[in-house]
Amino acid sequence: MALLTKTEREINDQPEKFERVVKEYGNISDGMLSFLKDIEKTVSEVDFVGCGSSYYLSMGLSFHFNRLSKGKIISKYFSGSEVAFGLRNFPKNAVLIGISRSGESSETVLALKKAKEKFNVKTCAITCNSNSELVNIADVSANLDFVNEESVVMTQSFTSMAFLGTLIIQNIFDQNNLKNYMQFVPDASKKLLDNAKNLFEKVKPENYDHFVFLGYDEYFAAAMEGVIKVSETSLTPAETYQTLEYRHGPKSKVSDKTLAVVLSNEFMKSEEEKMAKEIKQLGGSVIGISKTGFDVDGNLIVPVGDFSDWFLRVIPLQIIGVRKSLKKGLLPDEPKNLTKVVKL
Ligand code: F1P
Repeated sequence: MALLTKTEREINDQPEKFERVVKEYGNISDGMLSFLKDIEKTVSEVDFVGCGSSYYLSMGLSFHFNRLSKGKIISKYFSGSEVAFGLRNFPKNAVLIGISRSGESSETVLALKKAKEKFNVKTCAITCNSNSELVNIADVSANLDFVNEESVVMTQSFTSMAFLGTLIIQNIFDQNNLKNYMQFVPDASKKLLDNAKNLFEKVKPENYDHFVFLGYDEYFAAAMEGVIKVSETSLTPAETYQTLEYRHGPKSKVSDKTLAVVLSNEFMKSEEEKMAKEIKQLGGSVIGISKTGFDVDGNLIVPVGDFSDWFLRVIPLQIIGVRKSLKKGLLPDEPKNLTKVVKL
């Protein structure tokens, strides 16, 4: 049995990290929750900002915030550079939440500084490093110091910060469901991790040279994170679209070396299934991640399709990247041209 890479170990440890997030949730989140108390009366918008994986994490959290707030408070998402270098303005009483594994990415740190100084924005941080510049700048932070990745590639840091952020959003808008959600996520992640590994022994991702991840809203953000994972670990072409957008041009690239993963939601499932079948007719292979399954090459069944499992759906995409990387003889722990933190 070959020695596991750091990235593989960190992927495998995600359910255990989620259990730890649940166990320590009270201490980790109380500062931010009291800071965000009564936001419906005092806050105009709650926005998220990050770079790289943490940008797609911000995107997913923002979609989920809008879904659960039901329009009471709007949320936007930004990459660090959009805010840091003056493309974005903020209204009065806005809150900006910086997302960063390291807490040291220059653009994210600059973004919070700029928003604070220029627009008097209130700032929070969600990070895996409480001893970081981002935490120093933010008015308040929620820190996961027990998530301590050695790999450059963000895997458990992405999903653990996404879980924490989603819990905080649920805590604000849907407190009655919080307890069930806390039980659901670690258990669902264990099953999804095992089912993905079993499925990939049959539908082997390493046999494909072109990956397409399709979904809407939070699932689109998860799919974008999948593109980053596959790109940085395996240097293989990967792309993401809203599921039905794939018809409008991008499907021209489908071949028998294409593996598509459809991260389906329960609201559009029948339409998404038609798209999946169309990709098969064009010669591609398709895996569905859904609550009720598709008639395609393989399925990963998850208990919900209401977007609350959005970050869990990144886990199979992480595994695809590593399997392809190892097959190509690459080093998933040290992706080409990448450093762990981008300092300008
Ligand atoms: C952001 C990031 C990572 C990426 C690489 C470079 O880091 O873009 O997503 O994997 O490590 O930095 P952070 O702000 O979340 O620490």
